[in-house]
Amino acid sequence: MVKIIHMADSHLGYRARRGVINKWAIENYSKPYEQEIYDIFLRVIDEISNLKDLDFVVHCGDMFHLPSENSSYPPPEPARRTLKEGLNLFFKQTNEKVPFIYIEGNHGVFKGYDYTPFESHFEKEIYPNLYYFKERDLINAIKSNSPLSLEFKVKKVRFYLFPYFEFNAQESYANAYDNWIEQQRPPKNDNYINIALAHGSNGDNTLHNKVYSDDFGYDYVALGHEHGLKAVSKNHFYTGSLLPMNFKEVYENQGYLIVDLDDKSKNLNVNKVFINNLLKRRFEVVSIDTNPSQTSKDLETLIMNELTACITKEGFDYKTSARLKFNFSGEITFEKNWQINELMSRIRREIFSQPEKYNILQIIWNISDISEQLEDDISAGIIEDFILEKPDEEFRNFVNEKLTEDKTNFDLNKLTNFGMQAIKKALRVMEKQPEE
Ligand SMILES: [Mn+2]
Repeated sequence: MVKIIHMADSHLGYRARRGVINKWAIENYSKPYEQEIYDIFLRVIDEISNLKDLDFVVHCGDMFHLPSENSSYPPPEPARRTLKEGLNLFFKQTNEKVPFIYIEGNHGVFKGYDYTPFESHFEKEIYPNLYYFKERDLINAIKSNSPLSLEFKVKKVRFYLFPYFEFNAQESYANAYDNWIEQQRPPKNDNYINIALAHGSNGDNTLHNKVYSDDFGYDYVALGHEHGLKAVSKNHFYTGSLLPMNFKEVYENQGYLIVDLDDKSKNLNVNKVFINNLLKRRFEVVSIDTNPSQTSKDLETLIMNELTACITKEGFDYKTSARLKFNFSGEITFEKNWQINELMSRIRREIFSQPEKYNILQIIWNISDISEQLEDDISAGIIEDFILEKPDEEFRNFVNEKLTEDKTNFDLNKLTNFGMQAIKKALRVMEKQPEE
C-alpha cells in the first residue's frame, strides 16, 4: 500500500481586500483572514506529518497567493515564514523520510521570469526531501522531448509532473505540448504506480485533454487550480484550497485528500478531509429583496437585522469576524440604486467604527435589477448561481426534461457533458474577475 497526501492551492499570503475593516490579526504583521490561512496550513502540516505509514506528500501548486497575474509583489514575509515553519515541522516530524513534492501553479510566480519566490524569497535548498518543479522545468522537458517525471525505485512509484503552463496561449506552444505529452504516457502493464500531478483545469484550457482523460494510464491524477474539493472522475481529484477565498467559494468544500493505492491491484481509496468545517466565522451571501415602494428606513431595518446578529460582548475577533456580501435584487430604479449605495456606505462606516461592538471583518454588496434578468435570462449572474449548487445534476435534469418533451433519441450524458463544458467555458471570463 502506498499512502499519499494530496494538497493544493494553499494561497499563503491571501488577504481579503475589498470592503474590509482596517484591523490587524497580529499588529503590524498579518491581516485577519490571512492569519487564519497560516494557522490552518500549520495545523494541516502538523496533522499529516503525524500520519502513520505516510509515503509521499504532493502539493499541486499555488502555495503562495502572490505574485499573481495582477500583482507583481512577492509573497508577504508572514507567508514565507509560515511555509518555512511548515516545512521545518513536516521534515522534523517525519524524520526527513517522507518526500514533499511541489509543482508551481499560476499564483506565487513572477510572470515572465525564470525564477520564482521559491528561489528568490525562500531557501528551498535546505530541505533535502523537497522536490520542486516549475514552468521552466516543463519548458526544458518539452524542448528536449523528454519526460518530466520523478521515480522512486524502492516504492515503485512514478510521478509525472505538470506545473502550470498556458500551452493554449499560442498555437506553436499547443502543438509542441501535444507532441511532448506522449512522453508523459506511463508504460503499459507497468509494475509501478503512476501518478500525475497537475496544476490546471479543463474549464480554462490549462489541463491537457490526455491528462484529463481516464484512458491515458495514470493510476491517480492529483490536481490543483480549482478551489473546491471534488472528484472529476474515478481517479482525478481536486483538493481545493484550505479555506474559501471569496463568496463564490463559500458554497464549495475545501480540504486535503488521503490517497491509498494498492501496489498490486492499483486500487484506489480516497479519504476526504474537509478543512472548511473549521471556519468559525459567518461567511455568506445575504439576499435582500427590494421594491420601489420600500423606504430607506424599511431597507435599513432589513440590513440591520442581519448585522445585529454580529454584535458580541467581546467585539472584533479576527478568528470569528463575519465576511458578508449583500445581494440586493428586485426592481432597481436609479433612485433605488443610489439609495442602497448611500445606505450601505454609511452603515459600513458606522459598523467599522465600532469594533468593540460588531464582530465583522468585511461588508460588500451587489445590486442586480430584476428587469435585466427578465430580458436576458441567461445572464451571467443566473448561470453563476445555478452553477453553485449541484451543476451536473441540475443541468442533467434540465436536459432530461427538454429531451423528454422533444421525444428524440439524444444521448443524455453526452449532451450534459457538452453543456457543462460550454457553461464552464462561458464562466472562465467571469472567474478571471477577482471577487472578494
Ligand atoms: Mn491556480
